[in-house]
Amino acid sequence: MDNCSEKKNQFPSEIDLTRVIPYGDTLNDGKVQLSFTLPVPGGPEADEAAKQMIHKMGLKNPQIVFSKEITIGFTFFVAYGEFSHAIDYTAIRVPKITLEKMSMEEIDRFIEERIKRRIVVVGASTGTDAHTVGIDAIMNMKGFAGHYGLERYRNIDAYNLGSQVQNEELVSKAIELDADAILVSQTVTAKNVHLRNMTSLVELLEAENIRKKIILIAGGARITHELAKELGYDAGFGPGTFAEDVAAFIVHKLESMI
Ligand code: B12
Repeated sequence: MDNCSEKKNQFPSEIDLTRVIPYGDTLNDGKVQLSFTLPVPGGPEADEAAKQMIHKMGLKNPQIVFSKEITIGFTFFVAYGEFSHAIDYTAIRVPKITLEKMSMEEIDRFIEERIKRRIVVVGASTGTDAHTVGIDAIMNMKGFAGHYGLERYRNIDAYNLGSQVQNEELVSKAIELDADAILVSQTVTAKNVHLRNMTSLVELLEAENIRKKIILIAGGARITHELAKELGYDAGFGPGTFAEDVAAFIVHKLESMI
């Protein structure tokens, strides 16, 4: 079955997937809800400014259902509008990782039988990013939501360097440990700080001539596989990732590199 028929089979038949518009109360009403803040004092002029802004976004019938001056000179709005353009859902193709789920035990066995040596993984939350919870969820022994982290795997040597680790330090640790994979966590994406940081790591690995021999993986709440691939990574993982998703990717990729 192709991707398009697969998608069609999962939806009620009355929905035309080639012309999808937002659903509010009834099918095809196009209703959307927005919230935003304008740097103006609260009042009727503020509401009118918000309505005009919604018009300029291409939405019809703007309605302000909530507005409040949250601090002097800044007003927060909740609004509705109607979206009239349609999207062809069947034409959408998003790069994604399509590996079968594997358990920790299966991954450890895969390493024993097919890689035939222990594997080394180094990870960190890099740059100025102080968030450790994401990388800990993947690497720490206790893991996350009942899924053990990489430190628990019998055949993986996992080194979690923590947060605010500079790319240079991460690269030199990876060289020192002869790492098979580098895991990078990026949580702060404000002003695209993550893009610069992630790109500079790729450049450093290339300068050291080790990019091709290392599996490079990024993760974080706003990281997608598509973005990671664009930036020169092997894979990207977002919310809801467990250690076994990452480990399964690493062992399959490693096997293909042997
Ligand atoms: C806890 C928290 C903090 C704690 C962090 C404590 C710690 N030790 O980590 C503290 C208080 C220190 C903190 C600080 C800041 N925070 Co904060 N923080 C959060 C909060 C509430 C939760 C994040 C979290 O722990 N999620 C739980 C983990 C498990 O989820 P996760 O990170 O997505 O990880 C999963 C996946 O993404 C993936 N994953 C993550 N990393 C990796 C890596 C790899 C390799 C792989 C495979 C997978 C993977 O797997 C994980 C498990 O499924 C969020 C808001 C929110 N509700 O999300 C804000 C938030 C992330 N923080 C934010 C901000 C702005 C900051 C500060 C800049 C605030 C400030 N002005 O000082 C500072 C950061 C300063 C800095 N230099 O980095 C913003 C980020 C906005 C943005 N996108 O840029 C958020 C979204 C809050 C907000 N709405 O504004 N923060």
